[in-house]
Amino acid sequence: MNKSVQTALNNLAVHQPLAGLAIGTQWHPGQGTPLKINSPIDGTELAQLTMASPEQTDAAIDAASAAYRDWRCVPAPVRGEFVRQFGMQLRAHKADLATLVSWEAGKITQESLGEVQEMIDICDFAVGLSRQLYGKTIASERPNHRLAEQWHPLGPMGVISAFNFPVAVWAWNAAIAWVCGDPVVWKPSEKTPLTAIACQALFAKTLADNPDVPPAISSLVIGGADIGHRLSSSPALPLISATGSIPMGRAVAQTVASRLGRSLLELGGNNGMIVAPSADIELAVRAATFSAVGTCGQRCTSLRRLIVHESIADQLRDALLEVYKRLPIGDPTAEGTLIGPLIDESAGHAMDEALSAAKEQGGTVHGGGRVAEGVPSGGVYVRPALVEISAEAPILQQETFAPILYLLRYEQLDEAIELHNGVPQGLSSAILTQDVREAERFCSPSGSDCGIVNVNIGTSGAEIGGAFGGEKETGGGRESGSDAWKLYMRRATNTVNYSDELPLAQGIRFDI
Ligand code: UN1
Repeated sequence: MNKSVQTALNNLAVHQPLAGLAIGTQWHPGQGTPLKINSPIDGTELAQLTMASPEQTDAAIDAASAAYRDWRCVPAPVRGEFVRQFGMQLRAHKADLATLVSWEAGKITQESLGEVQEMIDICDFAVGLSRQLYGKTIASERPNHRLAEQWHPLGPMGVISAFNFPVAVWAWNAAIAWVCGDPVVWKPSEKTPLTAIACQALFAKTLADNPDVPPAISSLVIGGADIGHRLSSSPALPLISATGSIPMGRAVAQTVASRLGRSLLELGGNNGMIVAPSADIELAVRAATFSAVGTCGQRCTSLRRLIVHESIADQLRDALLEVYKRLPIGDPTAEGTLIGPLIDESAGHAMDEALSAAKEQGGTVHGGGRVAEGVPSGGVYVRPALVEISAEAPILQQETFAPILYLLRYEQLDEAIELHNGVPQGLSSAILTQDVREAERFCSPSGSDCGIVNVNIGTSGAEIGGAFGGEKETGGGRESGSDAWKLYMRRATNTVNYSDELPLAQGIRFDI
């Protein structure tokens, strides 16, 4: 096994041989299909394991249901204390976990560290939240009645996560779910099981100091779509949080809806940035570059469409091309690299396909193509592409998980906003302008139709304090900060009569 990976696994006290199933602190060899884990950095095999079977998934769900019966009665601030300690484990093992993220997902070290930091941040947020699960007291229309809301734990939940944020998205869900009193059964991407196993190992470490916490508040099932379906279709899981492609989310949503469960979907984005004539061009170049090529274009918040005022379009294009020329592409664990590999060959193929479609649709493609020199062999390294294209091109409607940035031109702000919103997805958006009226218009009801609306920053890199998610085909879910926690709880409306009369609401008389 790769030395850095082995050292990180040892430091994280990962149980070996690697198991496809963990129920709390118990690791079980999977009884499903075998899985080989190859690094996107150089294609080398990192590990092998056998995935969990559907029956094993049921066992994890049963254990989560049993754990829920105890966990829901633990006071929320005590649950928060557990999350605080989990956050301390993350702090102590930040570098090790980041190493695994880089080797398994191909992220540059800076971004891997940032991803683990997001986990730490959400733990801190959840600890505070554990003392702030506020319900409202409402004025009752009846004398001597108290009308109030309580928030209770919802039940065990399923988390289905994607390869591109292999640990942070689980943490957004798990930290909030735990303080809300919900156990979590996690199915990570089959492309990134090692990082998931490492998270479960850190959970187990935290548990060792907390003998009163029911271990099955966290379980891990490594598996493919069949396991995701098992989670989605289980009536024992009132909430399914799923991050990934639109087709995956559609399947999950239909399955969960058919049993009248609740789903929290965070699906594809097709994010746009409007650059207005007054924009600070240097800032625009930096913001667009980080959002378009960071994580090799594999964030759901990655910038895909740059909608530039015609008066500055050539200038911005030239400035971007200049920067693109000197972006260091290569081994993501090496100091100074800014662009690591795509996740796998099929991602490279999807990028090639999108670029040929763009050309066929009249686009002018700058960059793109594979990089062979100065990069580890065995990985899929690509040059980011900038594509000048007309606003009508059908390719603009689709999200390709690769560093392709389409450049469109506009004349009037109304037209730019219409172009911006004219796609099926609605996750993240940005405007670069120094004109307060344009900025406020973009943030207004007649502005961006996305869940995330930014001014003078890029589309990616949201903080955990806000609610994260988007509209339209992005799925409508919100996770992480703000009041996203409410989805993880059930609301009970209480009416308490402390009189010896029985007045009816709406003034109804019903004398017996
Ligand atoms: C994702 O790509 O699924 O806002 C999540 C961002 C990160 C999270 C991205 N904080 O880019």
